[in-house]
Formats: sequence, structure tokens, C-alpha cells
Amino acid sequence: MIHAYIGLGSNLDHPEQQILQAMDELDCLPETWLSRVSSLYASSPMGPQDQPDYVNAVAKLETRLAPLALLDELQRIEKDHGRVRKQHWGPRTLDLDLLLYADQIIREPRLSVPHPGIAQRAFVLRPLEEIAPGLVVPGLGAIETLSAVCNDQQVRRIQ
Ligand code: ROI
Repeated sequence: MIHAYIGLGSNLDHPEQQILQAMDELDCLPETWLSRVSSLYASSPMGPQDQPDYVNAVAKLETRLAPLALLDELQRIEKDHGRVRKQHWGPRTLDLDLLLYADQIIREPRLSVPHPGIAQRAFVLRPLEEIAPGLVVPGLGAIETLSAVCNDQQVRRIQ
């Protein structure tokens, strides 16, 4: 079994429900078990400000799916949630990011792991730190150090 961390985000159409439902769907993926979930966190949008605040969370999976097979499943779930890719960095019903896959560094056209931008995003680091204290992000360092660097970003635990 490989452990993988998934970042969940939503700012449209009942974001909290989108996230909670997506967690159930992750648990139903083939050869995959949901082993931990973070609290839900609210934050103002990074990027264009003319969109609603986001709800974010992180889930830990145990899986036998290969990275690209897992990515296919994540994109299918996003699509099932009515995700339409219009504006770059625009609002979305559901965003599922493959943040970490074991301790692997992957740089492929379709997939970069650790997720690019992970080190700049408190809305990813805070929930990740909650469920994986002591984690070392491959190539980037300890989660606590990365999270402390972003502590000017407001992220509010909501549930
Ligand atoms: N901003 C926040 N706060 N949370 C997100 O999940 C998020 N996702 C995005 C962009 C548009 C970069 N901004 C975000 O994709």
C-alpha cells in the first residue's frame, strides 16, 4: 500500500457539502481506503478576488493505484461534481489535487508531485499539518517549517 495525500477545495454550490461528499467518493475508489481526513478550513481566494471564499481540506489515502490512475479517478470525481474549467484560477465546485504520493517526486506532463505551489499555500499546509504532523515534503522539508513561512495567510478552521 502507498499513502497519498489529496487536497480538496471548493467555492461554489455548497462548498462544505462538495468536500464531504468528495471524501466519501475517495473512500469508494478501487483499491483505495480513506485513512484520515482533516477539519474543514475557510480562506479568502488566492488569485482573482472576485470569487467566493474557499473551503479546503486534506485527505490521506492508502492505495494500490498508480499515480496516473489515481489522477484519472480524481479528475472523474471533479467532473461528476460539475467541474467546468473556464477561467484560469477561477471559482470551482470541486478541486482535487494529488499533493503527495508516498515519498515520490514526479515530474510528468500531466502530473507534478509534490503539487507545485504546495509550499506557498497555507490552505493546503494547515490541514496537512493537522493530519500529518512531522511529515517531510519530498524536496521541500518539514511541514511545520513550510506552514510557519505562510503564517501571514488567514486560514480559519470551521469544522
Ligand atoms: N484559494 C483558496 N483559498 N483555496 C483554494 O483551494 C484555491 N484554489 C485555487 C485558486 C484559484 C488558486 N485559489 C484558491 O485553485
